Amino acid sequence: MPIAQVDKIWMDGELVDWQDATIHVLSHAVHYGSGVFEGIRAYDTARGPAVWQLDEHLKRLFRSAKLYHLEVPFSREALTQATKDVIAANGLEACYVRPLLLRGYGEMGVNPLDAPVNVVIAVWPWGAYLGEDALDHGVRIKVSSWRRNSQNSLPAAAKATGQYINSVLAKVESLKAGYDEAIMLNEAGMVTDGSGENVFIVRDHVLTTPPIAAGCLDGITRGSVIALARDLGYEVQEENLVRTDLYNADECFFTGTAAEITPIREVDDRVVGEGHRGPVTKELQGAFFAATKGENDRYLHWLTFVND
Ligand code: PPE
Repeated sequence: MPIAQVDKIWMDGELVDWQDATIHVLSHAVHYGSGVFEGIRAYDTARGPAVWQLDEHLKRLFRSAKLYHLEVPFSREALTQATKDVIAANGLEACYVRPLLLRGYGEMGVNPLDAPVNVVIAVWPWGAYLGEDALDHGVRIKVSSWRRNSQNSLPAAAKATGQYINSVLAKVESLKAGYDEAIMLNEAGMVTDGSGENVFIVRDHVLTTPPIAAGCLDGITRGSVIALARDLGYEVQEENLVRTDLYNADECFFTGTAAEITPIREVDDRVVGEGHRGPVTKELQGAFFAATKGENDRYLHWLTFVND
């Protein structure tokens, strides 16, 4: 999907023109994948643009940085303000937000510790991640032949740029085989997550999602959906799933910042449930989009209003 370009990007403490937000080809992160990043969305609300779960995302960014001994030259408060500033500077009502901490230019060799750190917050309008139809009609997915990176090779606790080359293998395999997305299993054969989404199943009105220990990302949307579902009266459990649990579910869906709540209608050519978005998925989408748009007072604390 081509990027919808806007005017400004926040880089190393200032707003720069989009085309000037560049780094050198010999930057450490380009060679060794030594960056950490976040994906966040801002939604259009009656009080102007508001960033969904900004605190949680920035906390995860700092946890990712800690794992890789990357010292962040800005505080969480400064990055909160920078996020608001870059959305306001571009006059956006709703957008995707991509904070990125990367090891920059000046040192070569695997050791990252002496390389400078660059900090970027980019924003741009980003529509439905898995296609315009996907939110209503669902996607067809494939269990990948590629295993998810294990906890003691590339820990799922961090959102590091380098680990996404694992997601790239799975994503491309699924696309070339004619599917919309992939799900990866861990080395023990348990379900982890998609190339860029967590996964849930619904069976007999109970929601199940794999535990973080299975090797999936500790998704912020996953956390929001668990809370929303419990508030709606559903039982939600974090339990290991095998691939056939996906086939035999009443409903199945992805969660993610980019993917939001996307129904899964087929897994490995097996129709899931009725083969279209199920009622629980639809109810959760309704609750999620109402909350993100600031229409439910109960969840206002999950929004950071850009104009406040
Ligand atoms: N698992 C993976 C592997 C993942 O990349 C994401 C986010 C999630 C689960 C869901 O996490 P959360 O966004 O916190 O609910 N993927 C981001 C990047 C997507 C991309 O293509 O780039 C995202 O959704 O922003």
